[in-house]
Amino acid sequence: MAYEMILTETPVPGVGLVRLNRPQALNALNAQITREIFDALEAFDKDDTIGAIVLTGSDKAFAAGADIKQMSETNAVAMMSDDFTDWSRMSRITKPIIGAISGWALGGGCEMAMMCDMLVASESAKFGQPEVKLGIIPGAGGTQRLTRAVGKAVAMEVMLGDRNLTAAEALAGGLVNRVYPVETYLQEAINLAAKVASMPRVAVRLIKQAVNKAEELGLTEGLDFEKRNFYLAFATEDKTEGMKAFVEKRQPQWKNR
Ligand code: CO8
Repeated sequence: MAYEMILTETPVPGVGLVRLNRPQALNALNAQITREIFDALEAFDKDDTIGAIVLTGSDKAFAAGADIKQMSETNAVAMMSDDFTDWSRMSRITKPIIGAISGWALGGGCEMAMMCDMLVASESAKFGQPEVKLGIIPGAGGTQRLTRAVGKAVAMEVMLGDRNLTAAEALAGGLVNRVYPVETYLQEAINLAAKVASMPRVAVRLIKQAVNKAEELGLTEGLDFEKRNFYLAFATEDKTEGMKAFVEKRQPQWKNR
């Protein structure tokens, strides 16, 4: 597929990389780049050779938010019928997405980062939700996901008090998995994705589904959901192979089915 605002590649076998590439606007998310990102994620999701996806921007900016120039010309009714506001396409990606975040991750950029399954940040990463300064509020999960990640008090300060979280603060608050120097964060994210991609993919998919349910369901319903996926895993050839390989003291050969 031909893209204008993103780049895609397979840096190592099993890993798909999606890179936001709109440097003149610090990767601000307009309708086109957002559509291209979701198209590329879906293409890697359907690709049987890919086991995990890395989503990144530039060293200077993952994304400085939704495109303010585009939003300044729109209105509520247009937004409601515009698929720019429907980010559920990203929620439906079944393979793990590892965000490699450097520089600005503001507004919609922070929200898109938080929709990833794991985050690897550079030391220069800055996470913020400055929408209030534009007279609006976060619209792609910021009030919900940031609050769940770092707690109410810190989330309130980020959204109301014009405070960006540094990479170190994001790490301490549990928003990101790891922080590395800007020279290595992307490679580290690719390494993590490669490790995930080497795991049996049906089990990986079932785990991603169940962990995401933990953010939505009560404990009893969540445990029921987990148990169903657990039983489902016992229907896979990889379960047979994984346990046989353990007993035979050899490396498993995954079939991803
Ligand atoms: N939208 C459009 N253009 C942008 C944006 C943006 N969010 N951010 C930066 N740019 C552009 C600038 O206009 C500038 O372009 P130009 O050279 O043509 O004037 C270029 O990028 C470089 O930016 P700066 O010169 O401002 O760079 P600085 O290094 O001086 O500053 C900042 C960097 C601090 C990141 C600054 O650019 C800034 O404050 N940007 C806006 C940040 C912001 O407010 N983000 C939140 C936007 S609102 C939002 O995201 C709502 C999410 C809703 C999601 C809804 C989906 C359902």
